[in-house]
Amino acid sequence: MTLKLYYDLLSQPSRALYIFLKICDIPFEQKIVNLKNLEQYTSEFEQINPFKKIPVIEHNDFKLIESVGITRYICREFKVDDHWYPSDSKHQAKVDEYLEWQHLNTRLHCASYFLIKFLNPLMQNRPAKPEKVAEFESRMSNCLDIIENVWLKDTQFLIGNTISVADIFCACELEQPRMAGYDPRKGRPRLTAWMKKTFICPI
Ligand SMILES: N[C@@H](CCC(=O)N[C@@H](CS)C(=O)NCC(=O)O)C(=O)O
Repeated sequence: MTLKLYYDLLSQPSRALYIFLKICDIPFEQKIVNLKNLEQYTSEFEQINPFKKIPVIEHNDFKLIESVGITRYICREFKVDDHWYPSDSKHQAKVDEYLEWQHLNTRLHCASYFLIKFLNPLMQNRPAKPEKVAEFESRMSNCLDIIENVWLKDTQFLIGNTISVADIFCACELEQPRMAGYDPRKGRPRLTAWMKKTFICPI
C-alpha cells in the first residue's frame, strides 16, 4: 500500500497534512507540485485534481482531495494516536467543529490578509493599498480575537487540554500573517501560550 502526498510547503493545508503524516510516522511518497512554477495547472496534474489545487493524496488507486477529508481518511486507515482525532464521538465532534469553522474563518482571513498585504504586491510589483490592508487586517484580527476568547477560553488547546489535528490546521494558517509581518500574539495571552505549546508540539 503506498500513500502519495501531492503538496507544496507554501500551501497551509499541505503543510498541515505533511506535518501530521510526519508526526504520526506514516510513510508517504512526496510528490511536490510547485505552485510558484504553476505546476497545479499542468494537464498531468489536472488528471489528479480537476480543481487544480493541493493537497491531494493517492492511496494505491484511491484519490482524495480536500485536506480535512484527507485527514479524516488517514485517521481511519492508519494507526494514529487517539488524541489527534479522538474516537470518542463527542470529542471527535468538537475537533470536527473547529475543522468546519476554520474554512471561513482562520483560513479565509489569514490567507486573505497574506494575499493583500504580501503576495499580491510581490507578484504585481506594486505596493499594497493601505486602506485595503487595514480592512483585511481588521477582519483577521476579529477572527484571532475569537480564537483567543472562544476557542481558547478555558483550555490549553483548541479542543480541550490535549493537542489535536485542529491545532495543526490552525498553526499552519497563523504562519501566513506572521510571514506578512503581523504578530498574532500581540495582546492575546492565551494565543501566545497556545502557540508556544503547539509550535513546539511537546507530545
Ligand atoms: N479546501 C482546500 C483548499 C486547497 C487550496 O486552496 N489549495 C491552494 C494552496 S493553499 C492551491 O492549491 N492553490 C492553487 C491555485 O489556486 O492555483 C483544502 O483544504 O484542501
